[in-house]
Amino acid sequence: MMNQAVGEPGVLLSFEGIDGSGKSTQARLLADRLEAAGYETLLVREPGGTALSEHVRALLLENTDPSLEIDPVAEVLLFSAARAQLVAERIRPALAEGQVVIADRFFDSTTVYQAAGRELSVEWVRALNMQATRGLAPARTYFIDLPLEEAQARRAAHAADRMETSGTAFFERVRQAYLALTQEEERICQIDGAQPLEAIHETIWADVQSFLPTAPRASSAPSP
Ligand code: Z5A
Repeated sequence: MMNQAVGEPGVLLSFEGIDGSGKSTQARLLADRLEAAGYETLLVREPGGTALSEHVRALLLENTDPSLEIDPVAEVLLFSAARAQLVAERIRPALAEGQVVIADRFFDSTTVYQAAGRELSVEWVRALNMQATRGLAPARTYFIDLPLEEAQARRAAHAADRMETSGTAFFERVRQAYLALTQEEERICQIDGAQPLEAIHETIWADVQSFLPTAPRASSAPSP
């Protein structure tokens, strides 16, 4: 049915979308509901989630020093370095323990932002993605889709980070690449991000329930 983290008892789920689409909100809602239902859950964001990956995040996003330019190839290697550390240090161990890992962005972000957005070779970026995760792919990916203008309006409240200053044409390439990737990859489930957040959450919850094994804590609970 879908890609699995081969050999791992846990399940890796990822959330994708342009910034402002609502994916972080949905990732959090799902993590909370899974915890309440008895699943051991780990929620991570990308880039970030380990000491090294947070340092790399600061370089990639919070860097406002105009003399510190980041070349597109250097950029993709930095995102990949942050992910490699996160997978090795936190995601793999959590999957080995049987946890449900929810990643707020994973390698599809690199495919669309760096290959499509920065116009790097998609074959090279995909190969790099596999190296960085040592072959780990999400079992299911929720792509929350929203037109650019609506996403921009939602995120207007906060100051733009380095990636967010990349311009409208860049973000159109990113959104179109997400739409194309969704056609290619069976594991990606596209959801209309313009719906109320509760409706989006219920769609995701119904889907997750269709393939997750019974919660360990729920199944080991004594019968009343
Ligand atoms: N990036 C990359 O280039 N390559 C990579 O490999 C990786 C990342 C991993 C990370 O930024 C940046 O790095 C990102 C991609 C790039 N850059 N860009 N541009 P980040 O981690 O700081 O943030 P983000 O992931 O891009 O987005 P975000 O700030 O977390 O926003 P979001 O997840 O898309 O949305 P949200 O925070 O859930 O919601 C935004 C607002 O909308 C908020 O006020 C919500 O309350 C509201 N909202 C949410 N859902 C709804 C609905 N359904 N209706 C109405 N309002 C809603």
